Formats: sequence, C-alpha cells, structure tokens
Amino acid sequence: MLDKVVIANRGEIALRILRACKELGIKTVAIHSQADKDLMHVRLADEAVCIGPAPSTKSYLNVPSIISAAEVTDAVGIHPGYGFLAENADFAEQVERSGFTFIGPKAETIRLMGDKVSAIEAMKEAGVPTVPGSDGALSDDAEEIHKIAKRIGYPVIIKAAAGGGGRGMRVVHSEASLISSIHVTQSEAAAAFGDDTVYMEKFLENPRHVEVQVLADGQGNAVHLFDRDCSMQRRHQKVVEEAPAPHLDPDARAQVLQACVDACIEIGYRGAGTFEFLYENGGFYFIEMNTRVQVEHPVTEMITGVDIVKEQLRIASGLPLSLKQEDIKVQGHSFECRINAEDPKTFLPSPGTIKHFHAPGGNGIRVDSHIYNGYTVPPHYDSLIAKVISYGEDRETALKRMSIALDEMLVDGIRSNIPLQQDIMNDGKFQEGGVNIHYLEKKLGL
Ligand code: MV4
Repeated sequence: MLDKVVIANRGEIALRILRACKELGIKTVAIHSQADKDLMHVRLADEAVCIGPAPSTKSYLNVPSIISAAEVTDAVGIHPGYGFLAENADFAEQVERSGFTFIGPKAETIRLMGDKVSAIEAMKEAGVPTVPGSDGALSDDAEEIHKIAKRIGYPVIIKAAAGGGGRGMRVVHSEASLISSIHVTQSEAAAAFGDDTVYMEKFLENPRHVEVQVLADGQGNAVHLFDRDCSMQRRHQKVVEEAPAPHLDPDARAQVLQACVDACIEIGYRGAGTFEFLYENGGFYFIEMNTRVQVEHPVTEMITGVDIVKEQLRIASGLPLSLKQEDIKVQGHSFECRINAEDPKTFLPSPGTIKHFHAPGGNGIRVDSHIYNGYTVPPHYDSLIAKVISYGEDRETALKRMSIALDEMLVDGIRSNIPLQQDIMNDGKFQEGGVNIHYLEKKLGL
C-alpha cells in the first residue's frame, strides 16, 4: 500500500480522500492555499503544507508547488480529486516523472480521453455505442462537411475536440448556418483551448444523461459499478444525481455496461472512470469519458457497497482488483443533492461565514461536507459546501428520506440552494423518474 499521499484538492473531496487514506493506514499530507488554512481536512491530516495564495492558479493549479510539497514531506502518491489538475495529462506525467504515483490513469489515457475526437474513436473501436457523427475531426472542405451533415441529418451539433462538460458546442438546425457555425465554434475553441479542432454529431433533442462507473486495475481486470442518472442540471452544473438510473431499457443497459468493461480492458484503463452517455428512446450514445473520481460517486457507493476512493488507492498501490463482477449487485436506490453556497433564486455565489450548521441524519442519510459552525466559505472556489446522500431499499424510500433530510438541514449565515432542492424533491415528474436534461431549466423558466 502507498505509504504517504498528498491530497491535491480542497473542500469535501479532500476530506473524503483523507478518510479513505486513514482507513487504509496511509499517512496524509494536506496541501492548501492561504485562504484554506482552516479547512477541516487540513486539521485532520498528518501534515499540512501551504502551497500559495488564494487564487487557484497560484495554489491548487500550481504544479511545481504541489510537487515540491510531495518532495519535502516524503510522500509517495498524489491524489488529485476532481476539478483542478485531476484531468490534466501534463500534470499526471510530471508527477510520475518526479518519481511519485499519480492516483489515476496513465497520462496517455488522460490525454486520449481529453481529446474528445480520439476518445470517441477509441470507444467506438472498442464496441461502445456512439452518436452518429463525423467520425473524426472536420476538414475545411465545405462540400465534404455538407455531405456529412446531410448523412447525419439535421439538427447537428458542432463540438470542440478539446472541449467537454458543455464548453465549446453549437447546435445547427439547417444547412444555411452550417459553415458559419463551424467557423464560430473553431475560433471560440482556438481562444479557449488553443486547439480549433471540431467534430460533428447528430444533435439529440431530449436525451437523459446516464453514466457508467468503472474500476480497472491496468492489469487486465475491470468491473462496472452500474449506472447513475445526472439529468437534473442547470447550465451544465449537476444539481441532483441518483443511482441506479431509473426506467432504463434492461437489454440496452446490460449491453452498455458490458461494453464499458470490455472497453476498459481493451485500452488498458487504470483507476476509477466514468463513461458518459446520452440516453434517448431506449438507446445509449457515448459522448465523453471522465478519468477521475466524480462528485456524485457516493450514490454508486451506496447501492453497491464499494468504496470507490479506497479502490483508487488500492489500484494506485499496484494491487489487482479484488472485486469480481458477479459479486457486485445493485441493492436499493440512492440520491445526492448538491448543496451550494448560492442564492436559491439568482444562483449567484453566497460566500461568507456559516453561523450555524446542523447536518441531517438518521437511517440512510450520509453527508459529505467539510463545513462546520464558524467556517467561512471563501469566494475563490466553487460553491459546493455539502452533499446530502440518501439511501433506501427502493427509490421512493430514498426520495422520502432525502426530503426529510433537507427539512432537517440548517445552514445559517449564508444563502444556500436547500430551498431549490426541496422544490425538486416535491416535483411530481421528478418523483416519477426519468426526466431529461432540459427538465430543470424548463421548470426554472430558463
Ligand atoms: C450533446 C447533446 C445533444 N446531442 N450531444 C453537454 C455537455 C457535454 N458533456 C455534452 N453535452 C451535450 N452533448 C449531442 N450529440 C446535448 C448535450 C447537453 C447536455 C448533456 C448532458 C447533460 C446536460 C446537457 C445540457 C445541455 C446539452
């Protein structure tokens, strides 16, 4: 097992990683910005190193500072969490070149998945169902582009190869605006990512966002941990997630789960990963792969009993997967509500001091949070302050427990989206399950 790990993140996920390390007997190093010296995990870690000023570019994104922190503390591994440097292939490479273990996939895998064109190509090759599309980057031959769009059929969507997570996309409804839309997407991509490569897909109008969690050891073993539905989102920010994804076609689901496992083995995947799909009319269409632990991983942990972060640490230690697919069963249902320090109506961030925090509890409730009475939410980072996770033997029970938990929860001194989450739990269509990615924005009148 790894002897000592640097936790290269902050907030709830830093605390989540710290707890997993402690369970495995791994020593911990918290690295933090000047604004984050009072974070919960900084107090609880064996050692703490301040790596720079508040802005993330000077701290959590500062690669030399992070590697130096690992050097001066004699750490052997670095866990990137999510966000920040978690999917930066150059970072993973530098970590390994400096003699440390990057807790995640090989740098080349991160690079393969970071380029959406190569990711889709690799997955299609491995037998994962993809969206009908250009099968590669678009050339600058207008005639050829028009041919591709005609074959796919309008509407189509133009996406930046270096984009992902909703950045650098444009929907095209007819031939008239195709070429100009491609040019705009290309210049935006060049400005945002320094890469103007774009590709084309059929635009699916009312899909759900369903994703598949996998674990692989890079030694020929891989398993899936079933699926999650993350369709409840606003402006590409997930608001509620659940596992398993409700009301899926059972045959299509079984096929896609197996395809994800096969693809992991095919590409030699290592670590935890997520295959993102659009799900429409009973079919799955791969769009992207995430090569990190995700915010919503707890709902999968609740229904499978597998500790995903501990598995990441075991895999990074070189241990073969101990889990067998036939031993992993879905038991019950789980929801996650993301609690943000933001105005529930305007969605504007609401940093400040939490005068009073009361966490919900009871049967089937888990709270992953770093906040405490008197904690000040800094304005410099994202506004996630807690994840309330519910579990029940069925979906209805899990939903009921979530609703009760949200009523119990108290966050005083700053504004939070708890009222919005309560609204969602009371929504009839949400209660039925299976709403699409546009549902929440329509409900909010966006
Ligand atoms: C799409 C799509 C419809 N058709 N691709 C947005 C984020 C990025 N991961 C991919 N996204 C989409 N790709 C095709 N061919 C609709 C979206 C999309 C979306 C996807 C998942 C969750 C929320 C979304 C919100 C708007 C658009």
